Amino acid sequence: MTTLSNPGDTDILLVIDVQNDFCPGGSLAVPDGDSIVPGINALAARFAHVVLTQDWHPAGHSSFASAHAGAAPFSTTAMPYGEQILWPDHCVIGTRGAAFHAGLEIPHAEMVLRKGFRPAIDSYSAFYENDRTTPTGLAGYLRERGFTRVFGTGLALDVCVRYSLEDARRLGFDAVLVEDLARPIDTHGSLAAAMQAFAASGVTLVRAAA
Ligand code: VGL
Ligand code: ZN
Repeated sequence: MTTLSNPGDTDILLVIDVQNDFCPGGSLAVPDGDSIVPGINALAARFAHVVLTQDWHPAGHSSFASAHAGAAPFSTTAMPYGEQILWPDHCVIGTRGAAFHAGLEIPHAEMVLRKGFRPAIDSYSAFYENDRTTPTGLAGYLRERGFTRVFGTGLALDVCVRYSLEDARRLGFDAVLVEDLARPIDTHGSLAAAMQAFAASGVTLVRAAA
């Protein structure tokens, strides 16, 4: 297994959705989600360039099971843009659950990208909403800044980290999963699917710790 060597000027670290609701005690807690926070801080200190993403939903968002009569959390429904997993209410704009984990310390992060703010569409990827065509603007930002390689960390490995890295590849960036600094939800076989998707799309894997 490869250990991450020193990042360069055209590398950027993406820290995906390290928010209270995805950590133990949160409404969509990822098992062990908070355990990666110290490692992400340490890794971020080695990168000159870091972008944070923040899942950021209006109350009553269409990805919430509570917005669909009779639907249970983690069931699926057909949306105009395809199948959508219905989640417990999470990361509602302005709530404590939507705030970054208090232990996250990356003062030099250059941008915070919010996603999932359109009521009718979910957004897993940092690059596209779940219709896979509505852009967030991140690709343009990265290109204009001259970044060519994206390293992915955070939550959840098999949802937002997965789609962000797959889309990075689709858009022509090199993409690397820092596998010891991401944790999965693992619902509907999503962890196995994510690992297959990484291999199929050319996302490579490294470890931050030796
Ligand atoms: C996420 C489910 C719903 C994530 C966001 O950050 O991985 N997962 N919204
Ligand atoms: Zn969400």
